[in-house]
Amino acid sequence: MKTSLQRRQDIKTDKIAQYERMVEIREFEEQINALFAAGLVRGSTHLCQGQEALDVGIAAVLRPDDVVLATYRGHGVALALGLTPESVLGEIMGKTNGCCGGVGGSMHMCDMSVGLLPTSAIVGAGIPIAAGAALAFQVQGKDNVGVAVFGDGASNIGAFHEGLNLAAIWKLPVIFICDNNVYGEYSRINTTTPIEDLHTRAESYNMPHFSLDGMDIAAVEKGMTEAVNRARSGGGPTLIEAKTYRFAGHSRADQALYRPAGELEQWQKRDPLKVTEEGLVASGLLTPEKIEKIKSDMKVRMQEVIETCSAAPEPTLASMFENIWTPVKASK
Ligand SMILES: Cc1ncc(C[n+]2csc(CCOP(=O)(O)OP(=O)(O)O)c2C)c(N)n1
Ligand SMILES: [Mg+2]
Repeated sequence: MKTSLQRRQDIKTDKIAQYERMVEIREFEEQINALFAAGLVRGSTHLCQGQEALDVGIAAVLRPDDVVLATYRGHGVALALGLTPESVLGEIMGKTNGCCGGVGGSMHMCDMSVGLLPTSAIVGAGIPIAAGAALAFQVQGKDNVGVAVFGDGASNIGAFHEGLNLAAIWKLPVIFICDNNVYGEYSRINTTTPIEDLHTRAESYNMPHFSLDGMDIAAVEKGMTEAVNRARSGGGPTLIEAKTYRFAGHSRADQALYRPAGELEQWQKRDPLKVTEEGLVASGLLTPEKIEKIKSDMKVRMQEVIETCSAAPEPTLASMFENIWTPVKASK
């Protein structure tokens, strides 16, 4: 089986491998949904269907020694960065083959071999941490970058404004990527946020900013390349707003019945998988038959992943005391 690092290299320039990774993320999330319904995933879980182009486009541009902070909706980012489906699903199912040994769960993914710092359930928390990582790179004289991926709702959080301000004044090598998927939990953006174009918030910090089409991987790669080049060459931070859409409800408890009729269907016309397929067929890299084969092979592969993770052991009770900062001493 390929390592996270090898999987990461696969999607660097290979357009078909990038598409396959997007299909992997989609199929992975479909299966998580089914496993959750079957009671095999405990707690909650937050799906990222609709955001696959963004996740893979970000990972394709970064180096494995850059660092990425993502959120509870981070399964796609984790898979895109290279984590194996076994390591992500194992974690979600609370099994020892998971990337955190099964003690983190769906919202806490980490794999430093590809630069994934622990994902967080605290809205906006990754923003100052990415700025802090960027400060470390700057102090060390390295050209690595820090990246924070967060939602539209997070741009209303204090940590967003503090993180952007500090990054701007110190010209930190950090890229802030706001995935504007139109909803924060059960609230549509127009009921919580007085502006539509969130990237303009960077004006307050004299920071370069732009929006891009988050449903189109080519647009994501282009925007990311511009921002990453600026950061690596000492030009400081960028705020990118990726316009995208959350195809599923907020979490598995949410049917998203509050969405206006037809809105989902409108966005699904620009499903990132569909947009990518059209491009690959037009350029002669894939045929409709090959696309179907990729999708059916992925379904088979994901069933193998589910079997492996279902059979993997659960962590022992004692393992809760492993990997913690201060070891707990047994009482006398
Ligand atoms: C600091 C903090 N406040 C509130 C919450 C509860 N909460 C969890 S997800 C969420 C919505 C965030 O929306 P957005 O940033 O758009 O991300 P998305 O869920 O759409 O990916 C909220 C308010 C939280 N986890 N952390
Ligand atoms: Mg959102």
